Amino acid sequence: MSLVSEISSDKEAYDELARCGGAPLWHHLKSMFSHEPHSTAVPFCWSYEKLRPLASYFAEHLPIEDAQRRVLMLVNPQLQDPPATLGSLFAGFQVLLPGEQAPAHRHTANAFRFITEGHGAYTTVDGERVPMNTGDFLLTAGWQWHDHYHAGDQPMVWLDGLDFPLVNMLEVGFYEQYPDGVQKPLVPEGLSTKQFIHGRLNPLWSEPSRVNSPIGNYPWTETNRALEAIADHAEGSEYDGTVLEYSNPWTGGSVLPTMSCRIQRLKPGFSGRPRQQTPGIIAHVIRGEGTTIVGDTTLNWKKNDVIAIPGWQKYRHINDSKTNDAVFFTFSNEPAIRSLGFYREQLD
Ligand code: 1HN
Repeated sequence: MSLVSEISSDKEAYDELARCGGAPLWHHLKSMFSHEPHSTAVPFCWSYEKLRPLASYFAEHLPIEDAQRRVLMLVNPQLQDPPATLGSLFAGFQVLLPGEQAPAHRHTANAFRFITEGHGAYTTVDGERVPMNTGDFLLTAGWQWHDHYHAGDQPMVWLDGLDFPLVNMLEVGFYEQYPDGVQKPLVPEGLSTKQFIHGRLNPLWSEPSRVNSPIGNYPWTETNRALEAIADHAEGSEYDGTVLEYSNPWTGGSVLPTMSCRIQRLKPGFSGRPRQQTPGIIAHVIRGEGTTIVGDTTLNWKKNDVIAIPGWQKYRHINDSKTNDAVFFTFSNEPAIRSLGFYREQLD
């Protein structure tokens, strides 16, 4: 009673509340709790044709020793600082020249690579040399040591995907530089890929990893064989065409706890129905050309471009060609969203 009487106006009350470290929820309720998600990120298409000459420029002018990782970040126009491609996801193009060595390090963030161009490089992941060739999909799960070396004779370019925006949002990021720069091989080259034959025969003497797939490389030869085997038969979805998920052989689920990585084929003339879902999606065009309409934005894409579809925006894919299919490599934060119980979708 006596305490209340010392405050003589609303203004004084609000000022005093702020001085005490408080704030009135009733001023923020509408903005903090919108009816449905409104992603800060915007739909966007990054043109490979425009970025590739810049990759060449920096490959020529920026020594790998100065860069550590020569990565052109794909920054969403609305997510500049800190930079991200979508709210919880990062994508970038990395370029490595013949003979170059990117030193070993490790970080909490999970990473993967989809090889856009080139042959003959390898990444060493916790002592296993994993070869990198066009179309291959490689995993570097969180806290694994990794360095890259290019033993071939043409530049390599690959798409890096990481969940570091999520790691930083959760404030759980650790990072370490490897003491000797380069790891020594500890096991035969490509062992993890050979050992699992993609989940049909699992080695029971090894420790099952239920969090990350243990496979270092999902080679393009096998991905393409899977795509071709079903190309003329699979009905696919009316929304997304034919979608195959890279899987963890121990669980059958996503390769990483935070990200789902997939190959998606839109048959010639495919015109998808619109849908929306809470996870955001990043797609790298492997072949073909077409259009993705996201909300009011039309993204025209062609080979090697990257597009970003923010969560809960209505989208649909169209393959404009009547004769050629279109294939995407895609990744999303769907496993993180599902495991927290936040997955929703709306199919039109
Ligand atoms: C990283 O460590 C790599 O190891 C690539 O190749 C891209 C982007 C942000 C932070 C760390 C790599 C990265 C990265």
